[in-house]
Amino acid sequence: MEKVFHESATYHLTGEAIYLDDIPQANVLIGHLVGSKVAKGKIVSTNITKALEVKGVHAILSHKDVVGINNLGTIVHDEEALAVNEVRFVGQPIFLIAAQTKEQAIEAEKLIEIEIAAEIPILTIFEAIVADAKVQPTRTMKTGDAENILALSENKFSGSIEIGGQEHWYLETQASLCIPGEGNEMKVISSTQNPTEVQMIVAENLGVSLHEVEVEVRRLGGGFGGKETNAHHVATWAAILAKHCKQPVKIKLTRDEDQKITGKRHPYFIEYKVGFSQEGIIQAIEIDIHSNAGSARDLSMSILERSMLHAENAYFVENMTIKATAWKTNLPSNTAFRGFGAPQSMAAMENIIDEIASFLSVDAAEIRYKNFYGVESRNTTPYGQLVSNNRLYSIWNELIQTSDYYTRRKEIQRFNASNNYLKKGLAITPVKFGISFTTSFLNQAGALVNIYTDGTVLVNHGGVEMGQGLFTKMQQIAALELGVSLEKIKVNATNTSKVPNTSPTAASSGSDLNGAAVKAAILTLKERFQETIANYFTEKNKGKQISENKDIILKNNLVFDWRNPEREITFAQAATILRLKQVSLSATGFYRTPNINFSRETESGNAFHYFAFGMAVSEVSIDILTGECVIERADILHDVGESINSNIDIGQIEGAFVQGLGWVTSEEMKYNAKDKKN
Ligand code: QUE
Repeated sequence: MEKVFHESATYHLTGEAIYLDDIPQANVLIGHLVGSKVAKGKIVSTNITKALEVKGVHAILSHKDVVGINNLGTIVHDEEALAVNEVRFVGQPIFLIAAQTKEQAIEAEKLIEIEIAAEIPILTIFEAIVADAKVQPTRTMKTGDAENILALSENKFSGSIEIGGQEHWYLETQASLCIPGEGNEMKVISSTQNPTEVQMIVAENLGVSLHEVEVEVRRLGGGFGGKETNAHHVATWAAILAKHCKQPVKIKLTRDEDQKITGKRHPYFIEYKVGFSQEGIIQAIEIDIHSNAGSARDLSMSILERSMLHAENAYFVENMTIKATAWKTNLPSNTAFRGFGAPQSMAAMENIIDEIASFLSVDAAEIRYKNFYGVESRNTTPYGQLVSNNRLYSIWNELIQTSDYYTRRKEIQRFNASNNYLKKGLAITPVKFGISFTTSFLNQAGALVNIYTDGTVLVNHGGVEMGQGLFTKMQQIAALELGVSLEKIKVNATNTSKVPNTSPTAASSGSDLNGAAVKAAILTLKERFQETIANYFTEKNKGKQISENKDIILKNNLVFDWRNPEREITFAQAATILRLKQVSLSATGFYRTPNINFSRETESGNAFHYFAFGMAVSEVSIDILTGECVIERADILHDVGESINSNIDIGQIEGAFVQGLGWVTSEEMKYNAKDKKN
């Protein structure tokens, strides 16, 4: 397909793109959170009397004012919407204020008295291990007999790696605008990757049914996983205030508030033991993965599961035991972040490879290549899924050549031999990533496609546009399947009343799932066009020669019988004919991913629909006196199959590389037991 630009590219550039905070809303109050100043403690007393007198303040609510469950946890309800007796992280909301302006709300906040008996918090994995604060019992996945084979291995060592968290830093902070309607109705406009879960959590906290809550999302200013569950929180707080005040309420966190209270990428501590032959073939690995879950469960167990399912990365490990534990701490509950736990465990595996190479004094590239999953054999993951469509060798061969790996390796050796303080390094690093939600039921999507009599098409689907280009791809799929040009297709804001019961836009599956649902809806419509227009052509020609349904083609904004090419009308004329013939111009589509059967009981089965493969060759220089590190060059090659939109895919790959680079080079999360500002 020709190069197609992001459907909102012009709006992004001119500033016309409407984000949540740009939506005009009359009569709106500003919602504000009053949170804990300490990471752990018991609430002793509170007093809001003086604060209530501040001009412009409409309401100050506590947990006592929450009609519903007062909980934000999705998989388990373990996260109070407003703290009841105790606080578990700095910034945890205790009160909500609705005021005419943010300034008035902040003025009121200063007058709220909260006495908390502070306790010693747990901030790190190591403190949590001492306190035995597991989120759930340790999970174990096994293949072969790692323990015995390790004991017999020629070469072995043990090691560990500590990996920090990461702030999502989406350009648009968490935001929601809630507009109460008649009776129990609540319209929730949310910057969320997960409209259905926002609908569920809002409904449960308001104590109303799901059909009373409508969630709408036009676009996000970035998500990266940070708006997969954390958007529920802001939406729920705004909805609680809106219902109480009977007035629209908007909450848009300031950057400081957002950074303080929202979940991040999970920090990890990973220990390993590895046994390998003199040739560098890995014989056995025991790996013990620990994650810092923060104060609630959130998605930590699913994230940990993805860590386990990627612990071997692109390598065949015949004997492997993977243990994994998430630890409860007093941080804001950590959450989904691009890669969803896989990058942390893959980093440990890559560390193992580097250490084997250094042990054997060979280029790590050699160890990587030797241990890659095979094509005919050595191709089963530790959880028993066959690695089919293995692209490791084709990517390797191409990238080694295009990056000029071996010439540069030699140059770097010369450079390092002649420079004492500036050193260079070169690595080729593979990734194998499983595509599907590992929570199997989430692998589904719906769509609703409406065609109007002027030949324009409105596509609704369950996915969320967060800048990644999903809507552009949906537009392209609809245009291709209906045989009309792109400008005839508009993709509507995502809305739970148009397409219900959606899965989050996550797990690298937004285009696959929603694209297939859109296609399914269009196939239904296409069949109606073929039948109706075949009949129309036959009737019009007085049955002289029958037009068959299967011969009716939709292409180039036309509908025609390819056997009788003079029988041709425009797509818009055809749409009008369907209406006159009383045939529906609207259809739903549904898709569920086939052949996923991973079992948590046996820790085995097909966890993914397929694997995606990629590699990068990175050259860095490090000043060993100052620590200054420069990325001299990076060559990235991914197999994306038949790209729907190569501009967008390249943008995603470049963006992901840079985001990962920030994580592993310059970003660091630091936490205190107290809010330093107070
Ligand atoms: C990648 C994943 C998963 C994911 C997000 C990713 C995944 C998964 C969930 C999930 C589970 C339950 C929920 C929810 C999301 O998200 O496997 O909102 O309630 O189960 O980026 O693999």
